[in-house]
Amino acid sequence: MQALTQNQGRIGGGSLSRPVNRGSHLAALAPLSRRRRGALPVSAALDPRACGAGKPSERGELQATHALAAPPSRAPTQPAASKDVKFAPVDGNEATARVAYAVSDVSFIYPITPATPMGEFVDQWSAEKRKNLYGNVMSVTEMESEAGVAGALHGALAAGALATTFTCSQGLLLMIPNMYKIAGELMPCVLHVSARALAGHALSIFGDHQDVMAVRQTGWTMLSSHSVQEAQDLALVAHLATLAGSVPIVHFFDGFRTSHEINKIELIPPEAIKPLVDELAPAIAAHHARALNPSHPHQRGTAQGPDVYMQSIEAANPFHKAMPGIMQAAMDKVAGLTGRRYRLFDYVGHPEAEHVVIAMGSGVQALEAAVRVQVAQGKKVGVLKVHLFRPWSAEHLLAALPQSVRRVCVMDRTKEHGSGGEPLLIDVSSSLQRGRRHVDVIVGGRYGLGSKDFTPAMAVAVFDNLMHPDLDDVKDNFVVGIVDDVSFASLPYGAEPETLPPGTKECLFWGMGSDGTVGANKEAVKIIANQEHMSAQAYFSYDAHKSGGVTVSHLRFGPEKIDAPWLVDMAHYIGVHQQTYFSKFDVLAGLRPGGKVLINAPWKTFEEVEAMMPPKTKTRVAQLRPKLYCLDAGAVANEVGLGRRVNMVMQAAFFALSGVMDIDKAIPLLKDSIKKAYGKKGDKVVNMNFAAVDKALEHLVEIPIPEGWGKDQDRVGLSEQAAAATGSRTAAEFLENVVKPMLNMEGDKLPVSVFAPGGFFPPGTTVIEKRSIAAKIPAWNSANCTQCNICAFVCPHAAIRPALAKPDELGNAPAGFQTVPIRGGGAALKEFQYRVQVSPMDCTGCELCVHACPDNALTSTPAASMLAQETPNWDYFLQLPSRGDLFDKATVRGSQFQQPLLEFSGACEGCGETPYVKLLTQLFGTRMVVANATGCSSIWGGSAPSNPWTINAEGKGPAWANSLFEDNAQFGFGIQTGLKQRRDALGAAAKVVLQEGAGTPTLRAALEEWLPIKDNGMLATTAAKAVSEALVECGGHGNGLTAPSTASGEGALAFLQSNTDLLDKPSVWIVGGDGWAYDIGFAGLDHVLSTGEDVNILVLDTEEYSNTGGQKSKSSPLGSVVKFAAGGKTRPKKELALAIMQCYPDVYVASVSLDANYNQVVKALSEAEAHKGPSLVIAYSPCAMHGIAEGMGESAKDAKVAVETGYWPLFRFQPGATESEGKLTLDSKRIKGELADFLKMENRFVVLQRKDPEAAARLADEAQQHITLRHERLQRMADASKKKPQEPQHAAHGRSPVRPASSWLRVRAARWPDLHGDSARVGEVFWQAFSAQQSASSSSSDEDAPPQAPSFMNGLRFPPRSLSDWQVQVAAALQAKAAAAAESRRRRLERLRSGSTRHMTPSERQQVKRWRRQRSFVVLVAEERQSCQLLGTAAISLAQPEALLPPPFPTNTPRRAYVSNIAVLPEHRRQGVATALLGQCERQARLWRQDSLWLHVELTNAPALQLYKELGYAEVAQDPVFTPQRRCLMRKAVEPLQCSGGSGGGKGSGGATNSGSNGGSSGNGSGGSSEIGGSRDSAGSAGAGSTSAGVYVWPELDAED
Ligand SMILES: Cc1ncc(C[n+]2csc(CCOP(=O)(O)OP(=O)(O)O)c2C)c(N)n1
Ligand code: SF4
Ligand code: SF4
Repeated sequence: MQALTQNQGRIGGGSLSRPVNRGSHLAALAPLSRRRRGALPVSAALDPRACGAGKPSERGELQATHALAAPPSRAPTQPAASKDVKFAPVDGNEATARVAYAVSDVSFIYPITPATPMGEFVDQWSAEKRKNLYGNVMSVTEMESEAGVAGALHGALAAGALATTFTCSQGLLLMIPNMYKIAGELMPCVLHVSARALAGHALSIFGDHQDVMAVRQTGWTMLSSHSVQEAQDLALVAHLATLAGSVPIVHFFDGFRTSHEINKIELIPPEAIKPLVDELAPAIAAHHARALNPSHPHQRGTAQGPDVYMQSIEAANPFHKAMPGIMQAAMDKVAGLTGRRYRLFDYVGHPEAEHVVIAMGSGVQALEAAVRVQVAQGKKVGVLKVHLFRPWSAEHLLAALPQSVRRVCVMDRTKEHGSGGEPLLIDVSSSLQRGRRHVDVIVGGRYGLGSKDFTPAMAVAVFDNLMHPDLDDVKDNFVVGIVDDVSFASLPYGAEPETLPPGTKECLFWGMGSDGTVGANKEAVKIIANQEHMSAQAYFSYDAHKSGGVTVSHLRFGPEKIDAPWLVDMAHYIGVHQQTYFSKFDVLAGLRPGGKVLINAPWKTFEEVEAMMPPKTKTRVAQLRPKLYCLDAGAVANEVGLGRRVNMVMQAAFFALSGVMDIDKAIPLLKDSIKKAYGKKGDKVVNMNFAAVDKALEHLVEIPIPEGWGKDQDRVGLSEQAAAATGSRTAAEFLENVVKPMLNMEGDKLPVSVFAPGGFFPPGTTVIEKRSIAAKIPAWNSANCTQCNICAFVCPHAAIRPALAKPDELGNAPAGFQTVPIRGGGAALKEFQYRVQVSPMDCTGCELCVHACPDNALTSTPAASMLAQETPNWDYFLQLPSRGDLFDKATVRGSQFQQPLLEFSGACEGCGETPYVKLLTQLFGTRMVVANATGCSSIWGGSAPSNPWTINAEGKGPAWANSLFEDNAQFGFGIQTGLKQRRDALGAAAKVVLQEGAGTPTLRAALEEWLPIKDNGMLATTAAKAVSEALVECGGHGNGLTAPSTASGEGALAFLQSNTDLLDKPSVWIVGGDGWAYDIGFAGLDHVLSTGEDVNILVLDTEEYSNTGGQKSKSSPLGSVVKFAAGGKTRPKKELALAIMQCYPDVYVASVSLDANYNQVVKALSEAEAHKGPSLVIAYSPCAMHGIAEGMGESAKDAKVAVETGYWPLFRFQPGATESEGKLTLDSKRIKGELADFLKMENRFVVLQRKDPEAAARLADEAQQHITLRHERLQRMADASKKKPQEPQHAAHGRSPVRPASSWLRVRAARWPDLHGDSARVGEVFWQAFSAQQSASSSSSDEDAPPQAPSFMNGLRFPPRSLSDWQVQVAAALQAKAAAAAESRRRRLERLRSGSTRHMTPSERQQVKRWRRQRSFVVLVAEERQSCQLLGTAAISLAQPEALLPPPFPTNTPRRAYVSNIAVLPEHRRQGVATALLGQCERQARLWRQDSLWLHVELTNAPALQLYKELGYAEVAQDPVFTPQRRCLMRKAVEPLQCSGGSGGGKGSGGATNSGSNGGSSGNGSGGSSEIGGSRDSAGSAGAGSTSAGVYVWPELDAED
């Protein structure tokens, strides 16, 4: 084999790489390693002049700059370095954090994957009071965002602290402004970055260099590590170099691939670093001396003009130019300590290489592996590994590049659309060009974006391309690792060469998220790696689901160091820890021939195994002839008492089978680790695990493959399982071509062409996942069920739903589709059968529904039987039509009859976030637009290809997008603004159409209706539909691009036609977690709430950053132990709701807890949506991170106790027109029990009780006080709301009714301009109605009187919480009232109609007189179809006297009942309904002895007017009360009822004279009196003077029959 050259002589031989040894005092530096080479003085690097990089003139400038330096102020405090060398398995994050902690005093942190663990480590060590090298405990503070971190970092550095931080991706981008500042001010600082992709077309938490490339211009030095070992070593180099050079350094390594790879490395003990840092005391002193300090003040951050700004920038040149030299010196220094030598550019390969690839990051190891293979084949190739990326040193690059090189390929792990080449390529190209180094060709390639695997086979392909015989055919700008069939830029690659050190064993484990497989593997790595002469490497890949997803562990063990940062694909051992995975995935894809496979399954024979093999696996078994083993780990775990936790059983079997270690040696070590892990939990737990280990081996069954089996096996396409899963619904092409392969873990094989550019994914893809992860599934017992639908309400996964079917639909139902008659709902529902249906393959088995069911109607039942029984039932259920419109969706029960448009998300079992969002979709889903902050909700809601946001049968459903974590409120605000602007243009176009008379009469009529209600979410849908249909009928009108304001009628029409998707009112929801709302996104949230814009904000408050593993947010409660608050949170939770109520009285605010109060949640969400302004709903969301003692299935119990104890208050704040008018309703009125009752239920609190009982007790006390005070405060606010005058004194004296009405009335009215056109008047009318009830209730004593306020309105909870709520209540109460009194009313009306008072009781006579005095008045507003229907019925009952509210009301207003359901009914029904309804009203008018019935027609349209004319009404005038356009009054004369024995008030006779005591004016008539006659108005204010009753005609908006 050709010997490889490492760091060829030319690198070491030049002056650049040989630092000057000046610091003789440093010679005492203790050697750490046997391999230690010559120690080099760091002090030499302190002075930029020493490195020889600066030119003489620059040295002069440097001198001037260094005049700032001062003598050291910090004396060394640590003992001499330890000489121990320790090897340990750690990951890149831990390796880095150890160094950072040792050498830094201050850190500001913020979580972002995959950098988070570095912050967690330093927080943990700080909480443990671990000392750093200076004898200090590091000060660690979590900030509200990375922008905050950077600001604080800048401040701490300015104060002279040794500060560090950790981040990546968007976090790094947020730091950019301050990065310029820190570099500009030449501060020593290290920022450790586990480099990650940026969010563009999609978010990716995985590794590449997009983030670091985005800061290469900030002036920070940039240093790249390529492995876990390097991450540690170069972290130290970075800290030394930054102090020496006073230039900040970004030290980066590949996210996940290095940050999360566990590798056995040689650790540098912190104390060994001490002497190196001590040598830098002068540099540290200089840093202190330059700090802001009043005893030697200076000013920084000035504003500079054109005269000096530029020179000031250039003044820093010597510092940056010195950095390469300083860096190399520091590398050499660390080499002296560790024996591991690094160069700015490390060359590996043939000494006379002609083909060299240049790269940076972990990918260089695959290139290096390929180089070894190819050099062994005699090829002249090599790889140049870049460590120092900034400042870019062309000299060092050229020095490191063999002179023999003819062709160069530069591999970038980033992508810059539109650039002339990726950054590394450009730097290398310009270096070669400017260094006059001739090569034949330089090409660039990309690899590894978003952690796409980069393997030696791909690296070989890169070299093959470079070595192409024809120079012209060397591909440039290529990609490797994918199939690019769009730009045809990809390189093909072949089979993996054998590159691992001899004796290395590779293993793969297929587990389910949270089943313990990953944890067990980490433990196994520790056990093995801790053996002498054994190395280990572990890497874990996860799918998108929060839990219950697939995890694949890639483990390697061997006698030599393993540097192989790519996935295992030639495994000696594969463990399949979930039986279903064997049938579902191509689990043997990574097996080497003859490898061993262990399946967690009860199978004992090959036939049983074969029966479960998908075709692909059969092929692999036939080809690879593995050794198969089965182990019923579930049974063993059960037997020893470990329940579902099978990891220990499987781990023991792994040791037995894999041969990685001698089993006799492994088992005691495994048991030792069990003792360590579970010792604290007691002997019982330890013994159970011991038993699991012992029994595992007893139950292991080898399954021999029959001789000759599988000869005819062939590869096939998709697995049968996946194909079957889609059988119940037609799979779209995208599902088939993209989603399914991704779900089958075969996404890597997909070519570019199948993806939609822009990253768009279709809705509802989770429906085909069919994960089948539940061990138990709820079975429904119809006998116990009371049909409350609470099971469906609480289910986080929409996996259980109420079914409704008509008997004739049940003919084809599967036999098990048992139903019962529906309860309640009256005639409309009486034909329906009811059932609760579970989706067994989508249920996660969380048991929330089982525990929530108040009637014990659900039982957790083993999955196997339920899958068989319920799968056909579920499929059948899906075919039944949705019947949501038969129910009021704004109720708990009714909401669950609506199709959930969020289903089968990848959230954890029992997640507390999803039920809220699912409910939102049931209330508003068909018109929802969601801006979702990054967090759990964006992961369970938007991890491709799993899209749980789905559509209804009409194809409508929520449109969902995630912008970023930090900007979600602004993003949602932008959506709202954009939609509003576009819809306003639509409104303008509609007006042009109307003005110009364009389109058809039907269109114009529809537009007339749509225009005033277009911004009312409840009303607009039906009107929009009518417009849309009418537009279609108008035919084509151009492209619709003409601006409507200037367009002709035709142009406007075309514009409307092009934008029909905007006719319905969108409901914009801004959704995110508490980390977003309380911390990083708070500024945006605050701003958006201040704008008054009609957006709805839902905060899913898990009280921590759940998505990144449970770090502290400002919502985290006092005393909770969360990450970044390892010692328990010492500050109380931020009271976001109270703060917002205080700041913005026009914001609707609610605090809700779904599990604690179902109704309140529905109410709050409905109110929030109805509120025409900003709203904020903060939702308590139990989370797996809370460590609920009884498990997530019992989270509802915790939530209830949380509310009862006052831990989580329930309230709703309805804004008023002014600050003082807001009304707070405290829904959790009383505190029951003590906070301690709640705290003991969750591990996040219990941990502290165990760890530090004193602190726990103190914090619990504080928390209790805080809660009590908060409750009192809320109570006071609620009481004050009640005391607020509900209305001003009634205007009885002709004063204008325009005066402060109750806040609700004013606000509601103010927010209805489009609905009513004349909101002030509507407000007055409501006000009148309300005050009328009040005054009437205080005066009435007649027990036989018509039901008046307050008795009548009490039932209605007036003033209403929301309009729709109120309408439904009004209607329901009216109906109930009417039904209850039907019989007596019928009799009484009979008597009344008879015209004779003879049959009347005295009280009836009185009553009739009273009615005569009263002007009856009811306002009913129909906002949606369902309430229209109710109101239609109710309106008829309004014609019944006792349903009418008493007077007074504006004196010139005719008595009127408001009715609906007439005007825009289908043609054939209008006549009939109108005749019936108005007939009732006419009878009533006659009864009241009116001479005419007035029709107040709202939203007049021609057909309706025509109809009324046909029914005898004549258009009289504009309405005297409601004067806006399109409203008119019509009148029809009616014959007043003649009573026997009286002369009666006939037509023209005017008001009746009063035969009783109630004298009064008779309006415009003089005659007519009868026994039942009476004055028309006791106030004598008949005003218009007509003896008339009025009917208000509100058009039904839905034209459906
Ligand atoms: C600028 C930026 N910093 C950090 C992150 C990493 N990150 C993503 S989600 C998240 C936490 C979300 O917590 P929260 O808002 O409470 O939502 P939850 O996950 O609890 O639902 C963090 C820190 C990010 N995506 N962007
Ligand atoms: S067990 Fe959980 S996932 Fe399954 S139906 Fe019940 S609530 Fe839904
Ligand atoms: S919020 Fe909690 S329970 Fe829900 S998905 Fe996130 S981590 Fe899991």
